[in-house]
Amino acid sequence: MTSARDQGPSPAELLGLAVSAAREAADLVARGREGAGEHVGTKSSPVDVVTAVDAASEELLVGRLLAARPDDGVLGEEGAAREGSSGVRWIVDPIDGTVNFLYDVPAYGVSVAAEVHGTVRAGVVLNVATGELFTATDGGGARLAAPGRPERRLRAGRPPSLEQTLVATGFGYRAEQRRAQGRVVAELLPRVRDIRRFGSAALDLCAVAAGRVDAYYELGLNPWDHAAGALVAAEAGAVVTGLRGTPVGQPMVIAAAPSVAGPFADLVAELHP
Ligand code: LIP
Repeated sequence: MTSARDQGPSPAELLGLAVSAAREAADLVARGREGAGEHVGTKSSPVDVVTAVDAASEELLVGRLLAARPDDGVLGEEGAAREGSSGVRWIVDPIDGTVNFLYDVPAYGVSVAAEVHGTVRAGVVLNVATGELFTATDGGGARLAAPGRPERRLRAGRPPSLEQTLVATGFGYRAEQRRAQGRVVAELLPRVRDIRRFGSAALDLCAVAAGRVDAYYELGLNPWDHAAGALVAAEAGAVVTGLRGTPVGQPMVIAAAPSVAGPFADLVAELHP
C-alpha cells in the first residue's frame, strides 16, 4: 500500500507553493516597473528584450521553490536549468509579456507550472498589472481570483461558428518569422470574428479559459510561455493541442472552445501546410 507521503506532493500542495512564489515575484516585478527601461538587454533579436527585473524575478522564484522543495528540477526562461531527483520540475516564466512590461501595457504576468513525471499538474498565471490570479490543478478545474471580486470557476466560451470566433495570437521576434506569421493572419482574419494580440502567451491562454477570446494559436513558443496557461485553459474546458494532433508547443500551441475546436484546428493546419 503506497502511503500519501510516498505518492509525492498533491497538485493542491504544488499549487499553493506556486501561488505563494508567484505573488512574491509579482510584487518584485511591480516594484521594478517604473525603472524597467534602465537595464534592458536583448536575446534572439533587437526586439526580444530582457530586463534586470526578469532576471531578479526568476532568481526569486527559483529560490523560493527550491527552498521549499530542494530535490526538484527547474526550467526558467532566463537560464534556470536544473535536473531534480523528486520527479517534480518547476517551469517558470518570470515575466511573460516582457515588451508589455517595458511599455507599461497592463498584460504581463508571472507564470509557474509544476510538472510531475512529465505532466503539468498545477499552474498559476498572475497578471502583475491587474492582480488577476489564474490557477488550475490537473482534474481540479480552473479559477480566477481578481481583486475586489469573488473567485470564480472558469469556463471556455461557446461560439456558434468559426465566423463568430474571436482569436488571439502572437508573433515571434525574428523578422522573417514575423513576415510569415503576418501572411497567416491575413488569411485567417476574414474567416473569423476578429483577432486580438495581447502580447503574453500565458495570459492569452487564460483569456481562452475565461471566455474573453474563443481561441488562440501561436507558433514557436517555449515551454515556460505555455506550461501553466495551457493547464488553465484545459481545465476550463478548452481543447488544447498542437498542430495535427502533435504535442502542445512542438511547435504550435492551439487552444479553443470545444464548440469550434475542430474547425479552428483545421483552419490553423490549412494555413500552416
Ligand atoms: C512572449 C510571449 C508572446 C509572444 C511574444 C513573446 P516573453 O513571451 O508570451 O505570446 O507572442 O513574442 O514570446 O518574451 O514576453 O516572455
